[in-house]
Amino acid sequence: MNNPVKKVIAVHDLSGFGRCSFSVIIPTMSALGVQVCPLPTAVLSTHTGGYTGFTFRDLTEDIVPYFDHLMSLGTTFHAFYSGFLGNASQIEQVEYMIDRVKDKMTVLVDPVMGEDGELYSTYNDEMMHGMKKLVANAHIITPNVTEACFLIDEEPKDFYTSDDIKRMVRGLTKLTGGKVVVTGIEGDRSVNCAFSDDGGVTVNFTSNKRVGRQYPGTGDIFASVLLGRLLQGKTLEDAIKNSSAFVRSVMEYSVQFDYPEREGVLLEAKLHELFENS
Ligand code: PXL
Repeated sequence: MNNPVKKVIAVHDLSGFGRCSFSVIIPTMSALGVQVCPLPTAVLSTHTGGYTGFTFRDLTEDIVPYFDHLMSLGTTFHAFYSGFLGNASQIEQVEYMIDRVKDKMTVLVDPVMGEDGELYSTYNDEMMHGMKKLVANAHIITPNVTEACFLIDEEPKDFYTSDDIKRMVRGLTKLTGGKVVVTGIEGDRSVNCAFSDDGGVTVNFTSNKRVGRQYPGTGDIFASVLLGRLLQGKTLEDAIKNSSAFVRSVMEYSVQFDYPEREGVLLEAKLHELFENS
């Protein structure tokens, strides 16, 4: 019998504290019955949002040899998932890898570049240019609304009408042949996602109750549940609804407790919900 566990090559950093990137991707996807094969781009003591003085070990030179070795193992990988990338060279290397795998597996690119209308301080024009090329070859992209604006060369705003969002999704479909999922679109009491899986002909929305707090790593959890659910055979709409509901549930739980937001959501206490829902 074939091994039933699907494998994902995940290209992210490892941050020791603050619950983002591999610290949340590995447990989340494992809970969905997916094997994460981590390809680390850097090792940090904490993430960069809200901490200073963190250590940062850059692994850029290891990325391609590491990937080539994985490819030489003769095993079947089912998906490739990239997220936060630290410099333009890493983006180029991910482009090389996507080129090698895009005909064989599902490629999800989370173009992690910024939030709340701002680019991360590590971002520059060269990286932005590289990220536009990366999304071109992806099968699914999951920008938040800030990242979506930057990808289509628009200024982020405080509020978006549904027509703004439809235009944005259609703009993104010109950059990628893949499915587009725009996350974190804030309404009065809701946080919404917009998506299109037909090249922008139809743009649909999903809606969830807004929790009203910002935690790092929630985008990584969202994309991990989304990809895990897609690998389980769910439709894009069901996968989006499930991942938004999970992120909301973990946030609603976390806001009850008094601890610094920079430590991220209390994922460990809520992972069981993913098992119950498998
Ligand atoms: O969750 C995105 C992310 C990943 N990795 C590092 C980060 C961030 C966001 O700030 O700093 C190191």
